[in-house]
Amino acid sequence: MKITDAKVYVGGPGKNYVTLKIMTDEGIYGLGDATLNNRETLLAKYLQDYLIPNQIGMDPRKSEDIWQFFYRGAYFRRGPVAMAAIGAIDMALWDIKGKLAGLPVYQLLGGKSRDSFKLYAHAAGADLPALLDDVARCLDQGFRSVRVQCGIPGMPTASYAVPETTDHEGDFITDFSGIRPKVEIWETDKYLRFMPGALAEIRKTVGPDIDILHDVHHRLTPREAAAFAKEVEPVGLYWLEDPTPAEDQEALRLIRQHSTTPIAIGEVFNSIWDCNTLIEEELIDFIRVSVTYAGGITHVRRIVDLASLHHIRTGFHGAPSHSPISMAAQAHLNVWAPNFGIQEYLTLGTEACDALFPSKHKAEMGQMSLEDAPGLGVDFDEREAVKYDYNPGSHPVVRLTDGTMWNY
Ligand code: KDG
Ligand code: MG
Repeated sequence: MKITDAKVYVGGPGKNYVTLKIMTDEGIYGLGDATLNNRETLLAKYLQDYLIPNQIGMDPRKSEDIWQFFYRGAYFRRGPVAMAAIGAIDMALWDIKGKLAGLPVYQLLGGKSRDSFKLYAHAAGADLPALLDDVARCLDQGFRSVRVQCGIPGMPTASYAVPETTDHEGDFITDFSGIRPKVEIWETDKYLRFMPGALAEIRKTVGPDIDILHDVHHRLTPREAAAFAKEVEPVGLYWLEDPTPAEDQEALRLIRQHSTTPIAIGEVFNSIWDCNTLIEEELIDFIRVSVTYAGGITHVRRIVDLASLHHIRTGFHGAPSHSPISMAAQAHLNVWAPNFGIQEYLTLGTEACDALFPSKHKAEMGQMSLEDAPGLGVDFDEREAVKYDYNPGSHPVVRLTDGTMWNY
């Protein structure tokens, strides 16, 4: 069996999804997702110019050897672009493998450990009353786990992932007005004074049975994060996410020494080498890698296995950057993983997205379940794809009030 060709498509409803389709001489094709938020054209170019020409003629069933070829075979390894490209190829090869075997991918991983799995939704508000309304909306939709992000009183602009004003909705991660980013102003002191009380208020409102998650988005120093994690212990958070910049594995040690608040990190990690210390020293509680940025099913499975030895559960990244293809790849891992925790959920479900990526997988009442189709169980409609073009956008950048650049 041989790979005969591969194509890359960029575009989608409200997102620049990067979709890879690998064709074989037996007529079976596989699909992968290489979407890297706001750097999408780089992935298309990297795949088209470097990886696809190398793949032609390879046996698609050798997914391990092909993974090693693109990882070890590259002198300059890792990084989000390279790993998302390898991730897309790997997903497509598992899709092909499943279709060849006539089995859903989770069966090739070891079968189901659960029939469906828990999802968490996003709630955000420009102020606390608006956030509480948004939490109520998520609970009405059946979610029992909600990530809460709130505007900070007196902060000159919106803080991470919240609207500027109470009459706006949305996720506020990518601004599609162009490549030059909007500037957000961040003031740590105001955040630290406000957020613990806000989280306590949310707990009081929703009661003890709802999982509350909160994303600090890399904004605190290790000492500030340790103090914050300790202060919010009575809230009983499901997790505190990205308390410090993710490249500093040592930072998590200080937080751990001071607090028992569960810590989640890893959405920007690209390989096991970004989190092996965190896992082996049991400094975190949830690993947030995604199958796209962390090299596909083959590599993420290794991270999940290492984590399972150390009581660390999964909480894969599922921001709108991911297409239903990588969400499905994660779903197959989620029904299998003995150490599954929770899944972030933001993509499937809109009519336009379902038309582009037809699938019978179901997400309802805060749970997701998989249809038993061979492979990943998601298709890609090329006639729909022609409706969409690449749309340049940017994440905001963050500065302190004196102008100093800070972490987005
Ligand atoms: O592109 C950046 C987003 O993926 C990120 O801001 C989302 O932090 C995020 C989350 O937890 O979903
Ligand atoms: Mg996050």
